[in-house]
Amino acid sequence: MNEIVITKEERTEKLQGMGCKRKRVEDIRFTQGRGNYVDDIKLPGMLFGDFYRSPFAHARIKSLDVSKAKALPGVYAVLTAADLKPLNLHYMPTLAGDVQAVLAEEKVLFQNQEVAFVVAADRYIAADAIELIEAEYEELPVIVDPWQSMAPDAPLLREDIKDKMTGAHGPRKHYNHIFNWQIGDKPGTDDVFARAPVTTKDTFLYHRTHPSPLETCQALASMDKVKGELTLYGTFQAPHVIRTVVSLISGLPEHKIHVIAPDIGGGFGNKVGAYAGYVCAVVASIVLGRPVKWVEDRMENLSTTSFARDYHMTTELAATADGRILGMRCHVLADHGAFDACADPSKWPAGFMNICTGSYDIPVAHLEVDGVYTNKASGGVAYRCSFRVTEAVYAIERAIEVLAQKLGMDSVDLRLKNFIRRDQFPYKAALGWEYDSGDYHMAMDKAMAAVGYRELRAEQAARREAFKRGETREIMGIGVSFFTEIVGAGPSKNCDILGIAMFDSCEIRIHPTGSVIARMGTKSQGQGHETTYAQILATELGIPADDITIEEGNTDTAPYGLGTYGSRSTPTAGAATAMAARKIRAKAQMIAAHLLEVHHNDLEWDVDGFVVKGLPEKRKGMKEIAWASYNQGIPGLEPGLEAVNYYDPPNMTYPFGAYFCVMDIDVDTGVFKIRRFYALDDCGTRINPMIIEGQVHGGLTEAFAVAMGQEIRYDKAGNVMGASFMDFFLPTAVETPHWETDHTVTPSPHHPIGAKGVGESPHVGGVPCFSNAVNDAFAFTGVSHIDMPHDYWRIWQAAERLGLHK
Ligand code: PCD
Repeated sequence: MNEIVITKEERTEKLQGMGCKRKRVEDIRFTQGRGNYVDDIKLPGMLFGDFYRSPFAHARIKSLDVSKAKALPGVYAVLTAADLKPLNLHYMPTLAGDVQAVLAEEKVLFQNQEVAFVVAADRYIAADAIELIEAEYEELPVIVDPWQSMAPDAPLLREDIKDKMTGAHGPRKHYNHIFNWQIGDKPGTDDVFARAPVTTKDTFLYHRTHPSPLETCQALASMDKVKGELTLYGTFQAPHVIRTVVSLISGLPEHKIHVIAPDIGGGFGNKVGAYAGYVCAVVASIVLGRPVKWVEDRMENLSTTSFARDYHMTTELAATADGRILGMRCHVLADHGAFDACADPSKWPAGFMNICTGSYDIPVAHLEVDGVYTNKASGGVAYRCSFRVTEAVYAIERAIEVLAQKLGMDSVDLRLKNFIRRDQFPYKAALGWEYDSGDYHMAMDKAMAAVGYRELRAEQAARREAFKRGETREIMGIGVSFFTEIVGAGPSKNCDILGIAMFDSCEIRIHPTGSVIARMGTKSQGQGHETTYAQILATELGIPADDITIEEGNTDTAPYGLGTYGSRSTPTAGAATAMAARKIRAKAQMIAAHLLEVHHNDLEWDVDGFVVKGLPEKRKGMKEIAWASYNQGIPGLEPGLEAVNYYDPPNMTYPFGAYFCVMDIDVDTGVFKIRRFYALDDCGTRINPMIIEGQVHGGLTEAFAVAMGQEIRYDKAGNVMGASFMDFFLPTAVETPHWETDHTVTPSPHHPIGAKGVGESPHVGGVPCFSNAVNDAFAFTGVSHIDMPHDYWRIWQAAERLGLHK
């Protein structure tokens, strides 16, 4: 009873529940080098696997001789397509309904494609053996430009499916075509465009890039032939899905497969899919009966495991002369590389690209996407963006700027005029989604005031005059973006992966002494789940967060879940956590009623226990209740205090934000300086404001990278030009600007704690903001659009093209 002597506020504070800046518990081990990553796991008798890869982007394999490699001492096996074919494993299914070569059979389709898998006593022997593999190739014509893919005389890429004119998403128009996907009202939209007073049309390229987590993709497979059980450690963002996929393709029963994702050093979407390395490690372990580890190097990561973006988006807006948007039309040419291995929920071949009407009340719209094959690596992952939302937001936020320029209107005024109003929520958008909640005007007003938007425009006007008079060689750009994200896939009615509905889960066990272990179907890769889920539980259960262990990533112990990507953990497993805790609280109330000898309806919740209504001194704390649940028979109740919840969200959550960037560009060198970057995010109820701030910093840094330089480029022969950190821009503290963060709070009406996801928002809002700043700086020349990435060299080229160097 001594709990009662401290105040309600003190007791609340002690819990470290929702809303508090609890320090990250995982950092205790991470900052001491005590994390446990896949490469830290060493099993007795463990061997190492490594790939021999294609030097060419498109070539016929005329011969492949692995005999010298096999003969090297220390080499245990060399697998080729010929070995996998009898097992029917030379191709594997992709999440997008295509198949992908595990090891190339007759042809290679992109540079660095996997051709043979060497298994040796250590990495170094494996590397030496790879040097001994002899292959002859006949080079074939290469397609790197997706606009050339469907030319009548284009080289045929996928011989394996050349006669299959229907793909997973309907008919194919050409042998290099993957799918055509359309949504919206085409005749209605065409009609609006035919009659609209003002229209705009531009093709925006959202270039190919890569998530490039610091830890590359890795796996360690260990087959116990006696038990017939496979243990697979790996860098998996979705361990349960990997277990199901391994079971389906290997034929091993699912209960005999143990998938364990230990600590992960960043995922960013790269670790959602299944890769050839996983399959080969598993096969090699089954064949050899020894554990086999596969660890990608940096070049392999950047050039072979899934890329992101590569969308060519022809975007049109129709409007009245005074800036009321009447309709939107968008066509996307999607470059999927050699295989369609896009990681999207099954029904959505272009992810949630149909959120492209953005934050605006656009009455009618039509979206069409064509996916095509090229001689590039496959993938198409949601690199810090919930399934193509960054592409969608880039399209609309660039188009808004172009329209404003054409109308001679301030682009913020154009946004304010067309925003979905607060009273319109829940808002049904023209392309199908129902936005749960938002207050866009409030967010934009707060952001404008914070940056002094009107003053910045006045300064820019004065500086432009000075530039024209030749007094300065610097031009100033003001980047604006306002985004609406769609995160938390997903309601089972909308989203599944390989037929498995995208729910998520939480299981809670309260031990007799009142400490807790809880497990979720999600998997942190650095987001801080061990810290934040415990905060949800602390508030819901009245047990201090420090008394709660959070565990994820072991499929034997965690309830089935679909994993962590698409900022879905908070909207799905976060909701399951609150719901499971509420089941426990309901049982705890019955126990407290028994202990206090009152009817349970006479009790009310009070921070960390139950009190008799009107008699606050009569109380039972959660610790006491936990003990009682194990120590005495309570009539009508099972012993123990445990619960599990599988949560199928009724809708996605729709976080939003207003971002501003002020940039100065030296036209003679192309060097830009980010003077200011302000980000206002609204993710509904905030669980841990410090973690959110960290998420925003990380997401903005990746947005800065992508917009201002990061790119996976190919030359005409299909050679990858961005496959190392020498060529691929990964900003360090030196280049990264200072971030100012801010927020508003508009809870999600359907989420049990009102929270929306936030992990990807800063990326989605950040990329268009940077690009808009560059484009805005040059807008006075009359140019409507300059493509990303805006590195110094390309900015200099733009200045040259626009005649600013004369
Ligand atoms: N939160 C809070 N509050 C709210 C929300 C949220 O607090 N309202 C927090 C939580 O709890 C966590 C975080 O925050 O912790 C996040 O969350 P979310 O949003 O839910 O998300 P998630 O699911 O968890 O996660 C995911 C994301 C993604 S997707 C990505 S890309 C990225 C991000 O996350 N990744 C990463 N972030 C990060 N971080 C780190 N560190 N790392 C990593 O990797 Mo994808 O799709 O995969 O592409």
